[in-house]
Amino acid sequence: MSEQAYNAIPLTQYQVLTPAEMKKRTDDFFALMKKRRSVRAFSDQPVDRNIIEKCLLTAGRAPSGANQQPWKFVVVSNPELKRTIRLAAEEEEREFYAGGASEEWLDALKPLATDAEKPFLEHAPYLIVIFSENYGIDEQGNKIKHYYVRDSVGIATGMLITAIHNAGLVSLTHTPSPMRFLNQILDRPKNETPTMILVVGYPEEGVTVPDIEKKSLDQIALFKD
Ligand code: IYR
Repeated sequence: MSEQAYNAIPLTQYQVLTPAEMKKRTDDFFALMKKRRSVRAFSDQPVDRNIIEKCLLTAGRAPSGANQQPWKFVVVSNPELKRTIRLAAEEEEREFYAGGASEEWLDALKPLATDAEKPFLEHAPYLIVIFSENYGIDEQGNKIKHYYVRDSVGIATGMLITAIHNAGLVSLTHTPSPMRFLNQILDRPKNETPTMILVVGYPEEGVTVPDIEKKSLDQIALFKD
C-alpha cells in the first residue's frame, strides 16, 4: 500500500465464524430478508423514535466514496409537514399519471397498481426524506467535490431499509418526480438533492401487496469458476 496518510488501527472487531455459524447466520439473514415487502398502506401507530435513530446510525455505517458520507436524512413526523409533503407530492403525481410519464413507464407500473393518491404520506408515523449531498462546502464556503454520490447514498439507503425491516417495521421507497419541492418544504440547501422519501411505520391492518416475484439466483448472478 502507498504511504499511509491516516492513523492505522487494528481491525479488532473482525470475528472469524465457524463454517456452521456462517451457514446459520447466512440462512437466518436470508429468511429474514425474504420477508421484506414494500407496503403502501400504513397504520398511524406511533414508532419509537429511538428505533428510527438507531436505524439511521446503521445506515450511516455504509461505505461511501472517499468516506465523504454524502447523505442527509430528514426525519419528518410533524403532522402539518407530512400534510404539506403529501399535497405537494400528489400534485406532481397527478401530472405524472395524467400524461407526464411515458406510456411505457405507466405500463411498467401496472402490476403495482399505484396511482396519484398518497395517503400514506400522512398516515405513516415517519417520512425519512433522503438527500444526496452533491458537493460539500468547507468553512471558507468553497465547494468540496464528492465522489460516487448516487452509489454511496444508494448503499446507505439499502442499509436503512434493511435495518427498518430488521426492527419489525415496514417501509416504502417513494419517489415523487420531480422532487425539488422537498428542498423548499424542508428548508434544505441547494447542494442537497432529494433522492427519495422512505415511508416508515407499521402496516395497515389487512394490508395487501402485489403478487410479484424476485428473480432467481441464475437470473441475477453468474459464477466464473
Ligand atoms: N412516483 C410514482 C410512480 C412510481 C414509479 C415507480 I419507478 C415505482 O416503482 C412506483 C411508482 C408513484 O409513487 O406513484
